[in-house]
Amino acid sequence: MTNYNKGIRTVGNVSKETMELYLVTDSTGLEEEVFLQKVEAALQGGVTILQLREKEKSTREYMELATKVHAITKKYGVPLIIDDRVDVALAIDAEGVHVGQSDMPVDIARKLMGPEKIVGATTKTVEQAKKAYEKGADYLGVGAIYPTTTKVKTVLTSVDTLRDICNAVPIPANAIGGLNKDNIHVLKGVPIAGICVVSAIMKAEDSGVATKELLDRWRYEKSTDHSR
Ligand code: TZP
Ligand code: MG
Repeated sequence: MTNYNKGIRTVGNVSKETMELYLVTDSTGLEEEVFLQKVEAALQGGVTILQLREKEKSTREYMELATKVHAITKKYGVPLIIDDRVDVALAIDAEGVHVGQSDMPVDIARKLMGPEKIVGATTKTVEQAKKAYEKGADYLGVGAIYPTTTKVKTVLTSVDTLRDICNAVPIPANAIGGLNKDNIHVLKGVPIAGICVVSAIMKAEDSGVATKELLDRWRYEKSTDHSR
């Protein structure tokens, strides 16, 4: 399998550096061609890991779209994570899968995906985070930090809980939920590996520009964070 970590040692199968800017896609209301253009623009703009998240598609449609997205992510050396569906991830040989608290349990996802693929998990408490790590998760998504307009069943997670989670497990944890370039400063001083966004990039007029601006701002926040 391609090593996406560029020689950096990791606890699991994904490095902190790879988690820097995590795009979760949303194709709702977009023509496929426009969606794929946005994905490519985001990759050009500097997204470091990408999750394909589809809730309405049939298995066949999910696989077909995933195959197209994978062809693009491979060009940029960026790992593709499939939301929820271990079968789709395995079928298209994606780099990983992401499971939520109501999806397949992490240990079963790990068993099916094998030791080398990336398994990510959504966690909202320290207890869930420790369990996900012990069961074989490589990274955690934590949130929602802010209310989100993206169609998702979620409750808010405080920045303090996010910090506690980061300190409780050795694997990278990312913040998600309502994040954009103008509010990520609240994450200063929290030892997250990176940020995850949907709308800040997918709903932007120019996804490439939005990605660059978000990445620049995030790097600025990190460079002025004296706890790092
Ligand atoms: N999990 C928690 S919040 C969220 C997910 C998938 C959606 C985040 O979307 P946005 O548009 O970045 O608020
Ligand atoms: Mg899910």
